[in-house]
Amino acid sequence: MPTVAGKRRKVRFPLAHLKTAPLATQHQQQQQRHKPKRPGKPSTGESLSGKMASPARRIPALFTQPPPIRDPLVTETIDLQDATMNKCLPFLKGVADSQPGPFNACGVPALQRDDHIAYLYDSLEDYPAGFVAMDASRPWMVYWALAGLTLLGESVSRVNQRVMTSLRPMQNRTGGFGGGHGQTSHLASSYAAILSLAMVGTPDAFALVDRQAMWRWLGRLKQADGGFRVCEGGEEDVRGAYCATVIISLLDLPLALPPDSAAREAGFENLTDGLAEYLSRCQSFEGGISGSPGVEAHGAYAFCALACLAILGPPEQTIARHMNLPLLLSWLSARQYAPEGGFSGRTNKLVDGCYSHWVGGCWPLLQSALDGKPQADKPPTTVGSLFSREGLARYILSCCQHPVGGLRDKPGKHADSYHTCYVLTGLSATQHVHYRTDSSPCSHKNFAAAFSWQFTPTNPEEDVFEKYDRLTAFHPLFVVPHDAARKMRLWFEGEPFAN
Ligand code: FPP
Ligand code: K
Ligand code: ZN
Repeated sequence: MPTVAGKRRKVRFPLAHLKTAPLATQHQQQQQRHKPKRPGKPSTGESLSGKMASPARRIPALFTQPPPIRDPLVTETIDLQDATMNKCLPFLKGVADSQPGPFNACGVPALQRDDHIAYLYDSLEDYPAGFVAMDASRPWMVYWALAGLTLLGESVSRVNQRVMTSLRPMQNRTGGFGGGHGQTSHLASSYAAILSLAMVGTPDAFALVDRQAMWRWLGRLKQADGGFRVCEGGEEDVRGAYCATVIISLLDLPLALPPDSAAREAGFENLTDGLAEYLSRCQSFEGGISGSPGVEAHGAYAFCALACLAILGPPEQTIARHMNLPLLLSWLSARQYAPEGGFSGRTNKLVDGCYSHWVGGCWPLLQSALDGKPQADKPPTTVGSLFSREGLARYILSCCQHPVGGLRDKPGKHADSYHTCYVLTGLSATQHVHYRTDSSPCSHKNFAAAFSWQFTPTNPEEDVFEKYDRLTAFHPLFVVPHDAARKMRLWFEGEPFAN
């Protein structure tokens, strides 16, 4: 994934132009009112309780000590792992010089909400020449900023017109959106464009999409083995499967393959035929999921595959039938590290904040597959949380906040808008419980299960973050607010489709 690193520019909407105080300012005032009880820095987990005015919750040794069991074999990857752990430990203990407070009673620093908001507004402004490679990721830049701002409680309506003006020229007559002006349509940039328009959420944003051309283009990307290429003549992988399914379900496209689709020759009639079987072939010997059959499992692809299956139908059917669940559970559990608390993307690699979403986002989907058919419009009897929410929240708030705003992979790295978006998405996921219900707002059964998700906030008694650091909840499959996904789908359900 491309990253944005380099000198930050201070560009922000002047506050005087706003009718009401932005949420960030309200939040700061709130923070003054609810000043955490212990504003000082904890020195170590051990000394915390001695310093505390209120009943202390120490930082558990799990997050302040090297792991008790070590592999005696020394390799390059073990050395890198040790170096990463040593870099993270002062941040986890709250004693790193560059770490801004205040720290709460759990030894966790506050979310620097206002700085992250400023960072994301800045990310929508001009870039110096060195960022030319980002020219192929324009819809992504829009999506990461809108998603991050929305998670942080900002209304993005003031950039609505700019978003539409930016995206319109990137749509090709032959269907889909390119990564920049004059560029070939790609499923990843089309996904980012559609989700950005969902967050804009107005009829003129929805009407901007040429869904007839999009449907014909998807028909050309559909392959004889059930999967999707990411662009015409390009590679086929699970990103293609996920992005295509998100687009088909949100735009309420016809399931039938266009008459001229070559995939009809393979015996397929629908865009989704053979897709779940293709994803099943992407589960590797480790239990994780790879980009295409036969290669290394990776967390980013695991999310794409599981989210795609959960859009295709109820997870207790689609995920449970097409994946080996015990093996998947074992591989996914191995992604969370201690003492860091964050996730790695693959075996023998390092924690990285962006996997808070790619790996963190797999957990509610697997949990839903294990919980089984929802009984009613209420939280199910559940297997419960299968990862350490505390560990992930600690890693994000202690290690991933850049001191001048924006979020990052790990200490020592620059912030960028990709990591800011996905670290915050992961934080939001630790702060909410997502579950499926038996009701959906859709008027017909295609993908109805995908629109049946609900959420509740986690129990504040168990949270290691303060209540004013809770973010907006995001839909676990569409990665935009629940309302934004539902509104887009319902709008397109009401639009005639002339093919
Ligand atoms: C390895 O990078 C990363 C990958 C193989 C996959 C990257 C894909 C995504 C982040 C998202 C794709 C999803 C969509 C919806 C387009 P690395 O070797 O730098 O990182 P690692 O050491 O952590 O594996
Ligand atoms: K990485
Ligand atoms: Zn990353």
